[in-house]
Amino acid sequence: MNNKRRNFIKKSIGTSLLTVLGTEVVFAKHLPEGIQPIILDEKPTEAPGKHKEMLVLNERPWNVEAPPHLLDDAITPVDKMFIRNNGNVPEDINPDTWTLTIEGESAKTRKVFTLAELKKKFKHYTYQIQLECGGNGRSGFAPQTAGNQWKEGAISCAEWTGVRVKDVLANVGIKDDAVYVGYYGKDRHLSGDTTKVPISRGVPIKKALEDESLIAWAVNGQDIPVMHGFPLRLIFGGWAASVSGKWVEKIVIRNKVHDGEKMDGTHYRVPIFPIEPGSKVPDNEFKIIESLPVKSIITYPKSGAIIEESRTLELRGHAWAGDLAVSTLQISIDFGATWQNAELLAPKNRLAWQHWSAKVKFPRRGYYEVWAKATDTAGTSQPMVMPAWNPAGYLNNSCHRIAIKVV
Ligand SMILES: Nc1nc2c(c(=O)[nH]1)N[C@H]1C(S)=C(S)[C@@H](COP(=O)(O)O)O[C@H]1N2
Ligand SMILES: [Mo]
Repeated sequence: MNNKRRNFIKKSIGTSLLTVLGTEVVFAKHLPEGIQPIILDEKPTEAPGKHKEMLVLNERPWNVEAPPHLLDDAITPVDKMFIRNNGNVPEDINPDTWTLTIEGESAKTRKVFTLAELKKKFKHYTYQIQLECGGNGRSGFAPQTAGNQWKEGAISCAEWTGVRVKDVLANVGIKDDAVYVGYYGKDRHLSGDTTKVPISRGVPIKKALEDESLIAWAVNGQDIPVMHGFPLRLIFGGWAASVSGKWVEKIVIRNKVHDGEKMDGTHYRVPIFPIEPGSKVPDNEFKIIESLPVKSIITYPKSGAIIEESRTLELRGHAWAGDLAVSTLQISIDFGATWQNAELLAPKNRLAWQHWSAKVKFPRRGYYEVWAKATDTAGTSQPMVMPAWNPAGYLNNSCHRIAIKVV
């Protein structure tokens, strides 16, 4: 429901209209002035094409995340994929006339491909790839930082199909001085100013030339939904997903670090040194976020689950580690005093999340928390409490916790 409609209903309560969700509010005249039916607070908004339980953080632009239990699938279905838009979704997209231009100082030529040409000229690849917003977990930082207050659910791992960035760039020709690749998408700035773009980021050439780096037109075997970049998007797994440009119409091969929108300031950059929470950082003491840190999520059961004493609880979830893989996943039911190893599967391919499962027994009735902690192949683990505070609230990879009541 949009805000207008909600306000309309709010105003109507206590006057004359007394239906909510298509049914009569029987004792509406007893509702005190200024109090509205709580059902309207519980389900304020649904995002188009998304599962009913997805959490809408913002409608303008669309920013939507999954509650952890909705991420239980091995491969994330599109209706459970988070949405992170910086601008307005492009309108009137015509895949038949869509083109992708490759140019830039370090491109040997300039080429323009239609979708049909891309699909015909280059070999197709499908990979399951995790995409996580760099701001996922931002709501955990104190003091709070500006930006969408993501909880745990700005992560997805779907199967993307397309052509390799490296095959397309090789066809155009890459000069020896190439250091970076940047993208431009067709989405528009929120202000309506057509001279501005909402975002134009990129990756070092080395990342662009990896096997799993794709120019994709399909997800889970179907056209990419409009919200996720139809008809063409970049996929650079394991990095802040802001580098995976949606509605991509131009790729530039750069002889310097790409200087597009949101490559500077506090955008997707973190301090080089640890800083005191809340403090300011000089511009030259930031670095661009690249591979994301090790992380995990508990997708079953849902936090707050009630189970019977004597029952064995089967937990499950996923773990991922940026460019690396996860080597162990541990579970604690005693606030981190002791840990047990979960069973951890290998990823489907590089840069796909890994599934884990564990069986736990609780010693007696009461309140418990299950904590999950992953360790990557370099030996780095998730922090138990919080990682370093940074001005825009990126990289919160602290352990996911769920509540369990044993009765
Ligand atoms: N053109 C364009 N590409 C974009 C964005 C955007 O706003 N415009 N958002 C980026 C960010 S910040 C993220 S986290 C991912 C989100 O991808 P998704 O919405 O498909 O989950 O897309 C990235 N690519
Ligand atoms: Mo993002």
